[in-house]
Amino acid sequence: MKFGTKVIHAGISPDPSTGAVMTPIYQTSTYAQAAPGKHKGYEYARTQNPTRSVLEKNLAALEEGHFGICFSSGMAAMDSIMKLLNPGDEIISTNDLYGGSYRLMTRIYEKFGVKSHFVHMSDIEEVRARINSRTKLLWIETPTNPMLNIIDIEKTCGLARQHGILTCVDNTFASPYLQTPLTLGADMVLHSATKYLGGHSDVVHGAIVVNDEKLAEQLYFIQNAAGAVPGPQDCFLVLRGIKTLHLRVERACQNAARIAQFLKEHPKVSKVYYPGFPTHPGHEVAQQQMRHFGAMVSFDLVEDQYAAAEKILINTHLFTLAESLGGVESLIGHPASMTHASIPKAERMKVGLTDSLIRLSVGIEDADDLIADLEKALE
Ligand code: P1T
Repeated sequence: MKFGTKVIHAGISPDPSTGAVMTPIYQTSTYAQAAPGKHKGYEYARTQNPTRSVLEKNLAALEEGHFGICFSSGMAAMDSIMKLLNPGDEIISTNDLYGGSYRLMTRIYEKFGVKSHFVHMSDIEEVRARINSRTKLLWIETPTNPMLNIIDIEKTCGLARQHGILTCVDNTFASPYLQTPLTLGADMVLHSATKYLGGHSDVVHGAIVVNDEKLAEQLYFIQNAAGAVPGPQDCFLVLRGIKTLHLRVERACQNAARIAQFLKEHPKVSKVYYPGFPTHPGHEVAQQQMRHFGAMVSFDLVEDQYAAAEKILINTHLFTLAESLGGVESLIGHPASMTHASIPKAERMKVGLTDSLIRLSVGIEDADDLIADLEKALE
């Protein structure tokens, strides 16, 4: 099945009890048993829910994996992966990543004895130099949030495999339409389904997809034992969003390419971070591992002060100033004070995340209107 068919059909068939074409929202916490332990595969809704099961199967198919495991948010999904580790274990992560992921590693898991090292993962030698006998997990985010760096998934996961280290690729910025990390050798792929998968900024949800049955069993165990599960209505909304994933992402990527070019030519803009430019250091790798270059664009200003950025942030009308990304509507954000505020300034300055950096999540509106909106705000 091709991607555009999978989004609508993979794992989804009319509801067996009624024939309902759309997967019903099974709004129940428990299920009747004929005798103790004699049931239809569903006992208690933290453990199993039919709406969730359909979404898990669909997501597994989209990511070219065998097992999908859903969570109440992207962070809950990541937290479940962290629970695979033991005190004394170490993580190597990209040094440019979602602020919440950095916060979970440093502020929560360091106190349980799990140490994280943050390196410039686009350079595989930096990863190699950090590996030691305690390294148990490689945390890859590509394209990175918010600097849009590209990490070579196949090479990096290959290196990890040689050392018996688990790998997880946070595929939130790309979506499975653009990139499928399991086919490039990753052990786990993670999503904040809040973003492109849901696609309409109306749900918070997370997911992991894996191929290995043992790893899936461990993650299902954690999902049930720790209980960060999504409700059935949220699963329904993600299932509904996924049906148009390919169309939305296709259009958003086209818009982003035009907006990146417009910004590049603007005299007030000093730098545009967008992997679609041939001059981007990760362009060739992106071309190999992604279908298109994504719909996220970050840029910095000639006048590199927060005040200059604020003027733009509060003067767009179609781009809404808000956290998050991946919805049909375009958003504008200020990573330093919003999504990445939990990263110490010295750390974020190392990767170019300045106080004047602006991040765009380009939506599926008409590109001419979006460009006109930015043009006016830049004036
Ligand atoms: O928000 P939640 O569903 O818990 O997902 C967290 C998350 C994980 N990974 C990446 C790459 C993310 O970008 C996020 C959430 N990011 C934002 C809210 C944001 O605006 O960047």
